[in-house]
Amino acid sequence: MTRHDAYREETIGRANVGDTPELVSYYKELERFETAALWTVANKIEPWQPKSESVPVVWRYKDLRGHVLRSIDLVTPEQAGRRVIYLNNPGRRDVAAAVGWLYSGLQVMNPGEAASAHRHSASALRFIMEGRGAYTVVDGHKMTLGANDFVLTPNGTWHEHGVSADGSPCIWQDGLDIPLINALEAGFYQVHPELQQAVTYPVNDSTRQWGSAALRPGGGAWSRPYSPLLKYEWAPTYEALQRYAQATDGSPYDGVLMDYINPATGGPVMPTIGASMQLLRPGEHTKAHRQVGSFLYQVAKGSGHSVINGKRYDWSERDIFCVPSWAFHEHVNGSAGDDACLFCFHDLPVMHALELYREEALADNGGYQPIIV
Ligand code: GTQ
Repeated sequence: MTRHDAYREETIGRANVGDTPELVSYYKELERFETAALWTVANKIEPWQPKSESVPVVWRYKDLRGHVLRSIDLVTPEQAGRRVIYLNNPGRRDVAAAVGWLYSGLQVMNPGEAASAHRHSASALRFIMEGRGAYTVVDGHKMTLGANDFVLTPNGTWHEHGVSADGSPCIWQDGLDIPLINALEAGFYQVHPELQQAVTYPVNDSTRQWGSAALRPGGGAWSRPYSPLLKYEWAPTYEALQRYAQATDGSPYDGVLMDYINPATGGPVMPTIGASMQLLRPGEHTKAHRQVGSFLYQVAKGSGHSVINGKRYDWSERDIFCVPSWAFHEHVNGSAGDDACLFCFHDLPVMHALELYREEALADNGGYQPIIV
């Protein structure tokens, strides 16, 4: 007999109904009319606090790189649409998520290859891992890409990727909100009618126009919901972190962390996905905190480890790891002589827009301490 009282709790105010033969036959009756008694599932569907189905995972680049490169010989970009090996969290296989409602994959392209242009409701980003000659075209803006560059392909924009003929095999991390968009049943997808789009602006015009941290182009009107700066290069990002590090002790929980922003608004880069780069000083060990939101990190520089819900996960350059929602996490730079940098993208813009964000620290006495933001 199926149990209906598996989620009973003793606390007053919570559902606490034991099965009886009469109730069980009542539940059977309800089923016939596509209904059920709330108290059989209430404690499950309204947990006391976020209960992530995702588990912490480190995807090690040394394990993955060879397998990713092998896909070059097995499928063409034309056959595959996108030649990508995606990160499949064991708790989220049903929705193809790397963590929470976020998707991520490693895309690989050979010199001279190009993938067809498309657009979709999902927002996307790339973080370049290795190779020379990669480029992305977004609504006629072509961007050339090098290691640790971060590029946006926002929701609704036509985009395509390729590697120039004189380049080398390129691998980058894709990050998208596909699982979220599917959960909301809001996804559309279109292939570009001509498969390739024309480059209609000077190459890298977005960084020239919007790439100054302190200056805004005169008359620079921008009304789209995403950043007009489509590419965030590594060199100015790292320089900004180093300069900031000279002026701050950083956050006890995040070290020296800077958010990539939409320069037109100061807000996140896309409506559903935000991103940051954080610098951990030599030997730095951040304090544990937890946040409502899902996080995917890529190690842009250095090596160390993170402690996620009390368990240690070692990482080095190019490894990717996730922190599920409401999981305590702390990061440790394993080097005493050099800094470490963690790129991260997350769904905090969604949590903030819906007023769902919360953050809590693990106090020294083992208690919890809300952080008001
Ligand atoms: O290039 O837009 O890894 O649509 C998965 C789905 C990349 C992309 C992925 C996509 C893309």
